Amino acid sequence: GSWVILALDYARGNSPLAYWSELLHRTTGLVAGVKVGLPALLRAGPTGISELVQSFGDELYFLADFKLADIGDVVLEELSILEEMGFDGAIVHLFPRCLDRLPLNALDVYGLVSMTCPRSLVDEHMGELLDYASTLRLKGLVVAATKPDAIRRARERFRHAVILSPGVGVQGAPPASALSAGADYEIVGRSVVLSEDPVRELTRIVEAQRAVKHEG
Ligand code: BMP
Repeated sequence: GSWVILALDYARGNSPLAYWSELLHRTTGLVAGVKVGLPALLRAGPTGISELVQSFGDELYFLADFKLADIGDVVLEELSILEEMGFDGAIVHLFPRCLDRLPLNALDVYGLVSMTCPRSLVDEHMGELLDYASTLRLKGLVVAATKPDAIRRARERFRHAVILSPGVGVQGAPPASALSAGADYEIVGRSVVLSEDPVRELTRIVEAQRAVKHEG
């Protein structure tokens, strides 16, 4: 298996969509999912992103990371558009505390409760964000890989939530460290996407993950 969600924020060369598409072809089996955020949307446009989702959507989990933070009705509208585009899941901010219900449809929703920024106010309010998260039908939580104590805290409280952890690689968390602390997937961006040899870099990360998972 692989427990890597690849963040497609950056690309090498001047054709991001072609670069990401080739990268996903070359990394089959080494990636569990793909995270698309504002950089990719702004570079490739909604049509380009929809094409990418259509091309790889059968094999890969597509996560929309727009850290939605608007009033509840607008967030619900955004979620339904993302679902129409073919995304499997989406990340929302919890601090507005504007959502009182989530759609009953297929899109998985993840709430952000801890950020990799060392002085994040989100982390200062993690307890309150977890309380609020427990009132929503969330699929899971986003918790910084650079803060293993935060992962353990989220896991203790939410046994069945899917925990996604960004911060492995460039931001300093070692491969598989978030899994060891209780996360389900590690979100990795630049260390792979900007690497001279993305396959080698990804293989290194996945091997560390397999060791933690007692595979291979
Ligand atoms: P990188 O591995 O290049 O540092 O990328 C990390 C990814 O995780 C980015 O897409 C970023 O938006 C996301 N992320 C993060 O780094 N810290 C957070 O607290 C929340 C995030 O979503």
